[in-house]
Amino acid sequence: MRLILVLSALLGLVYCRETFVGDQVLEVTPKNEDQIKNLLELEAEEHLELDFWKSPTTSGQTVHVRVPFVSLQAVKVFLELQGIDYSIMIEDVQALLDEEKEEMLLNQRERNGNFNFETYHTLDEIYQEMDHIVAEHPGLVSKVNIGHSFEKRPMNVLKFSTGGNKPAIWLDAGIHAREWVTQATALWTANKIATEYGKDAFITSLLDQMDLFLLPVTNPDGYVFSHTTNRMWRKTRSKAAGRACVGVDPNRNWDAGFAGPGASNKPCSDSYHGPSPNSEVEVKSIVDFIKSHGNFKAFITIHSYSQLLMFPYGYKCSKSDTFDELNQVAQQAAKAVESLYGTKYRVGPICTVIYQASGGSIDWAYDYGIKYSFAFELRDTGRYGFLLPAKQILPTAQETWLGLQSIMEYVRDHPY
Ligand code: BPX
Ligand code: ZN
Repeated sequence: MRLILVLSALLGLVYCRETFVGDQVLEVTPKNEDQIKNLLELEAEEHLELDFWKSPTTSGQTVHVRVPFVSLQAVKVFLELQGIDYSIMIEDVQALLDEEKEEMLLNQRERNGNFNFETYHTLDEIYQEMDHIVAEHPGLVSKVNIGHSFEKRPMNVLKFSTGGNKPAIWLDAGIHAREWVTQATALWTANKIATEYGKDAFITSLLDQMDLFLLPVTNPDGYVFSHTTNRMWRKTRSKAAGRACVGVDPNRNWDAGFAGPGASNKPCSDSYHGPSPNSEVEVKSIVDFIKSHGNFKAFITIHSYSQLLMFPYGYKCSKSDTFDELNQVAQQAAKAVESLYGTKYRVGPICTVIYQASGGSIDWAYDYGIKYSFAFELRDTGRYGFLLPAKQILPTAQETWLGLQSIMEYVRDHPY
């Protein structure tokens, strides 16, 4: 057993691939102010290289943290000494990654000529399938290139339109590389809309009144890196002279309370806001596109995990002017999600529901004037976290569609 651990770790090193052999994800539940303070201090210990999947907050919600094998002993001793309750959420991270890889190898090949939406795919496969959807539905779907990533990969948006320039809805997924169920859900959604226009009453009526723009892979460089090298990669892959680490958190890089609370000024942090608003070309490309289009009525972004449906604000904790309306729309959408498989979502402003987070995309969209701005956090609540088994892609996409439909129906019927 020990030998296998060592060998697979060595193999990873030879291929310059990060391994997570023996890493665990712990669920930590602080009981009081003191313990919350201890966890915040633990988060600041950079040498432990902890990866907080769910960060400690001053309100003391449960914390999920991936602990590298070499830090496990130290962290567990620390928690036990402080009397902080924890349990093991994922026993061996690498074991899950190995299963995921195996599943992909088995299933990524086309089944009877059809793309398999129920497994995870590489960027190339996703881009091919997007082209295929466009080719099959030329009168409805087109590919719009809105720019290129830092490493020069195209940023491709699928435009669903029955003609003319109608008021539009923006939908993006995968701004954080490792949130794989989001890119998969976006692609399933694209296929659903393309194949059911003219059959499904809601899709037909929506596209008769509005255009829909869908960006399934907002952070293509990060997504590729999460396949080739480090499954836990979150940020972009931008490099800057004199900067110690690669990448910026693209959901802290928007011009909305930029560099405020809930973003890090440390380049090696997973929530590093970057040198300036829109410094990330992926963010800038979307901002320029939205501005030049000029007629977006809704902006919806899809993240994972935690099962949340959120609306502004994240950079501040005061209520927005439209709190009541957005709350009502989101509550209704969460009910729609739950109706299919009983998946429960929590609803509210970003700051109340998770934590204060500045420089996020929906805050920018909202302050720019796009009133209906929402962020989904898809399944699950922590059993697998970012490593959601491929078996759950389809049910996740199906239930999410009901939530999206509920929001889009409201937007369609409330022009402004
Ligand atoms: C989502 C939208 C706007 C502001 C914050 C969020 C939460 C999101 C983030 O920190 O950017 C959480 C996540 O999707 O990245 C998941 N996570 O880190 O566990
Ligand atoms: Zn995210």
